[in-house]
Amino acid sequence: MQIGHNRKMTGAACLADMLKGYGVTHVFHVPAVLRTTYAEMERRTDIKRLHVHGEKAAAYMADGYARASGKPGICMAQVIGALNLAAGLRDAFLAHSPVIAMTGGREPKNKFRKVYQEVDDVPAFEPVTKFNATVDDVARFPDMVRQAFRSAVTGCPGPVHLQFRGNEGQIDAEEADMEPLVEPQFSRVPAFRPAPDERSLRAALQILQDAARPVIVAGGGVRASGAAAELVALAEALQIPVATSLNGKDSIPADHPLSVGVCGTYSRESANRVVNGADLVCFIGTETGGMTTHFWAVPKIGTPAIQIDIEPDALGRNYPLAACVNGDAKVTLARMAKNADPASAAKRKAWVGEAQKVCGEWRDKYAPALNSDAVPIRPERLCHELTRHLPDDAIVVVDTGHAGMWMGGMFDLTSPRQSYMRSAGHLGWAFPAGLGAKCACPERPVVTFTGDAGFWYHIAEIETAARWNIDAVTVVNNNGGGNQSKRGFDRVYGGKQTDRARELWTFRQTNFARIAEDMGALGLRVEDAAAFPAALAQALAAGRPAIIDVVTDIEALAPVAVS
Ligand SMILES: Cc1ncc(C[n+]2csc(CCOP(=O)(O)OP(=O)(O)O)c2C)c(N)n1
Ligand SMILES: [Mg+2]
Repeated sequence: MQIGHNRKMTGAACLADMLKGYGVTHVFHVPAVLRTTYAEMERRTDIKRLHVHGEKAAAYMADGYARASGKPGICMAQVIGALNLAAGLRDAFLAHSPVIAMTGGREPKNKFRKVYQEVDDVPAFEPVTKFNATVDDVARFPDMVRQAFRSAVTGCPGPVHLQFRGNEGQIDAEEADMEPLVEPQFSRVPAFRPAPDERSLRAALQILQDAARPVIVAGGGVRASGAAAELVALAEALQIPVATSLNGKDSIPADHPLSVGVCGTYSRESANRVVNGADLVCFIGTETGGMTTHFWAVPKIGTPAIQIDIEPDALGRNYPLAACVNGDAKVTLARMAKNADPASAAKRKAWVGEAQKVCGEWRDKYAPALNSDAVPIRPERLCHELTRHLPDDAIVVVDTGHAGMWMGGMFDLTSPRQSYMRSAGHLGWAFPAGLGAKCACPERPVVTFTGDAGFWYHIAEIETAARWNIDAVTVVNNNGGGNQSKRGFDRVYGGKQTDRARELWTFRQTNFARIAEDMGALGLRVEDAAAFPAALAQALAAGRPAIIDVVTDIEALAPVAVS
C-alpha cells in the first residue's frame, strides 16, 4: 500500500485498479453503466464482467457471491435500472450480506429538466443500505470506493450504494490526480474481530455454566465470523444443545449429538421443543428476530437469556438479558471455551439426553415422509435425498417460502465443510444467488433448491449461466404452483377451494428440463425419487449449468412451527 503517490488518471482506470486491488473477480450488471470502467477492467484486470438479464438478478448474484466468499459482491446498473437494483439489495440487507451497488445518476446540469429516464434514485437505496452516497467529482473515486468497502464489511455487514454522476456514470471518463489506494483489511468479512471485555465474558460464562437446561441459538453472525468450530467446541465442553436460525444452519452439522435443528418459524419441531424446554437461552450472532423466535414465542419473552453479538444495539432488543457480551463470535466463543469448567457439564447429562430423545421422536415421526416412494414425489423425500447425496464440501443455496421450510426442517447438513445460504424472504432469490456463489467458489459444488414459482422469477438467467458456463446445479421442486399459498387460501375459502380459487396460486404444468436444454444448460427431469441420486450425480459431473426438474406433490404442505 502506497500513500501519497497521486498520478493523473481517469476515474475508470482508478476504479478498475481498485476493484482488482480489493480482490474482486466478478461484477454483475445490466448495460450500460460505467462503460469506460468496463473497458479499463478488460485492459487492466482479469475481472469477469457478467451482463445478465435483469438488475434484480444482478444484485442477487452479487449477494450469493458475497455470502459464499465473505468478499463484497459488486452489481451495477445505469440510472433507469437503479430501482430494480435497489429492490435486489433488500435480501442482502436483511441477511447482512456485503453487496456494493454502483449506479449511474444525477447530472447537475440536467437536474429538474425532465432529462431522459431520470428520477432521484438515491432515497430508494436508503432503507436497504448501510451507506448510500453520490460520487460527483472524479477526484473522489478513491476515498468513496474505500468507504464503500469499509462500510460493507465492518460491524454487522451489509449493502452499500454509490451513485456515479451521469446517466451511465460517465464521470468515470474524467481525469484527476488520484491514487487507487486499497485497504486489504476491508476486502472481506470480518474486517475486525473485536474482543469482549473480560468482566462481561466471565459473567455470561458463569450463568451458562450454572444452568441445568441451557440451549444455544446460533445465528448468521456465527457464519459471518467463521466461528462454527469454536461454537461446537464450547457446546461440547459444556454439553449444551445447539439450535440455529435458518441463516446459521451451517454452524453445526445435523448429525452432531448436540444439534437439535433450526428453530423458529421455518424450523424443525425438535429445535422449537428444546428451546422452549430450556431454562436459559444463549443467543449468539442472531438478531432474535421474528423468524428465528417464531415471533417471540420460541423462546417466550421472559425466559432467562444471555446474548453475544458484534452489534451492541442488538443486545437485549427482544429478550431482557441476565448478561451480554459485545464482541466477535469466534474470539468470544474461543475465550469462553478456554475458560469453561468442563466439570460443570455433568449436571446437564439428563437435559442432553432429553434433547436427544426429542430429536429421535422427530426422526421417527418424519421417517415415513423422508423415505416415501410416493409419485408424485414428496418434498421431504427430495430433501432427504439431498442430505444423503450432497458432496461434503457443497454450498447449498435455498429459496424462501416452502423451499425455506422444507430445507430448513427436513434437510441435514452432514459435514462442517458444507455451507448453507438461504433467502431472507424474497421468492426467486436462490437461483441467481446460486450462480453468484458458484462464481465466487468455482472449486466447490453449488446446489440450489427452489420451488417452481421461485424459479420462474429469473429463469432468463439460465442463458447467463450457459454463456458464462457457471456450472451450478439447480433443483426445482416443481409442483406446478406457489403451493405455500395453499394453506392461506384454504383458510379464506373455509377449507374448500374452488377451481377459480386455485387460479390464484397454480400454474400451467411446465417442463423446466426442456426449457433448460433449449437455453444451453443440462436439463434433467425426475418423476420418481429413486432416480434422483443418479440425476444429481450427472448434474454435478456435467461441467456446465444443470437444472434438475423434480415433479412433486402439489398437495404436500410443510409442517407449521410448534411453539
Ligand atoms: C418477492 C416475494 N413475493 C411474494 C412472496 C410470497 N410467497 C412466499 S412463498 C410463495 C409461493 C412459493 O411457490 P414455489 O416457489 O413454487 O414453492 P412451493 O410453495 O410451491 O413449494 C409466495 C408467492 C415472497 N416470499 N417474496
Ligand atoms: Mg411450487
